[in-house]
Amino acid sequence: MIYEPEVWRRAYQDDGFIVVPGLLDQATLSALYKGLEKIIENREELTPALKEKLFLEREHVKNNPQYYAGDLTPEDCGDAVRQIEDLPLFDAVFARLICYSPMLDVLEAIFGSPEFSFNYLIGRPKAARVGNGISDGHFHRDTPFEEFTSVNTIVVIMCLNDMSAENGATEFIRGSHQVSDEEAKKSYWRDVDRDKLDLEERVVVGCSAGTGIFFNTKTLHAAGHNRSDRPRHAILSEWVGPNVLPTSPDRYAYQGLRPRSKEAVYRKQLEMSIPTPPLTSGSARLAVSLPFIF
Ligand SMILES: O=C(O)CCC(=O)C(=O)O
Repeated sequence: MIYEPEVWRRAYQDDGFIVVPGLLDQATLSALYKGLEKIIENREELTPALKEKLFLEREHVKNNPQYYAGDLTPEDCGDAVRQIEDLPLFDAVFARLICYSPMLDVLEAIFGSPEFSFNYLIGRPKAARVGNGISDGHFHRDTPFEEFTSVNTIVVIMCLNDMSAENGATEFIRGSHQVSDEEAKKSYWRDVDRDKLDLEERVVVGCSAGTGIFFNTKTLHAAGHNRSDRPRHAILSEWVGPNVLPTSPDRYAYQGLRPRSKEAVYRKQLEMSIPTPPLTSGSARLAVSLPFIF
């Protein structure tokens, strides 16, 4: 990864998203890919509490016949996994990702402060042929789904496979984050028809495995279906700016950690929560199961 905080900051401010090639080095990319595949392949061996954190494509298709009638049935999806919540509980490789320096460098630059905090880390393994996008690939803002004291939140998509239009790439409307927080929170932004948008500003991300995509959750974005014959795995992580606090009664595992904080108490919290040298691979702990958007 090329370290260019000024370029990141400017692009984030102007466009509402940035694409950072080579965010994940080869060893990290490979360890994350193996970790995700291990969860998917050994699903039946997970503890009941961890099993509950998996959400399957067949359930999503059953819940949303309006998107798939005549195209895809729940049975077509087999055991394909759609989402894995609270990834850090499954394996130390994911817990350590909360402290991954290159990602924290970008976050610190675009938040403009070291006092940002961790919200969640989830897996989005879009299976070959039957992996599905969000809301049938419609554009949306994440802001109306979120519950925080203020709107200063960033999602990071870590691409574990190459991403292109054929496998359901993420799309953005460049500059669409430039609306008031109040406007961005309106519920009609949960699902927007393409004909209501300025598609001249549409950007379809094409990138290699290991790329990181960082976006302001006010930015209009979309994620399509994967009908290619290869998986399109990604890991998503959300972070919130200084003094942004959750207002919902639910919490994700490790939520609130501040891995770049200058305050001694947060450094101590990090060291005690995710000890170094790293936890051994395969260790898992339990936490409450939280719902996500579907
Ligand atoms: O996975 C992606 O490409 C984007 C995900 C997305 O749209 C969302 O989580 O709101």
